[in-house]
Amino acid sequence: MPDDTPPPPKPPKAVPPPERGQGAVVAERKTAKTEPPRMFQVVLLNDDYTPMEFVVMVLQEYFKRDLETATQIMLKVHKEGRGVCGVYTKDVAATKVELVLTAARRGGHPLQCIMEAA
Ligand code: TYC
Repeated sequence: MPDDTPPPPKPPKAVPPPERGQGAVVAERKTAKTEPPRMFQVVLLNDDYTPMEFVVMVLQEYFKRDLETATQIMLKVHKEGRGVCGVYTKDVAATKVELVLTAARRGGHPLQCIMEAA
C-alpha cells in the first residue's frame, strides 16, 4: 500500500550569520561633530561721567574680576575708549549686558556696555 502521507517538514537549515559584503548591516560609528558655540565679548565703553569706582565694582560683581584686574580693565577703558570684560556664549553675554545697564541706570550713570562677536 502506497504511503501518501506527506514527508515531515525538514528542519530549518542553520543560516550562518552574514558577514561583510553579504548583506550584513554594519553600524558606522561616525564621530559626533558638534560645533563649539559662537562666542561673544562683552565690552565696556568709556564716558566722562561714570565714576571709576562704579566701573570697578561692575567688573568685580558681574564679571568676577579681582580688584587688581578690574582696575586694570577700567583704566584701559578710560584711556583707550573701550575694553573687553569677558567672553561668553550669546545668552550669557546678553544677560551680562542687561545686568550692567540696569545697574548703571539705577545708579544714574551713563555707562555703556555692548556685546560683539568674538
Ligand atoms: N572716564 C570715566 C571717568 O573719568 C571712568 C570710566 C571708565 C567710565 C570706564 C566708563 O567704561 C568706563 N570718571
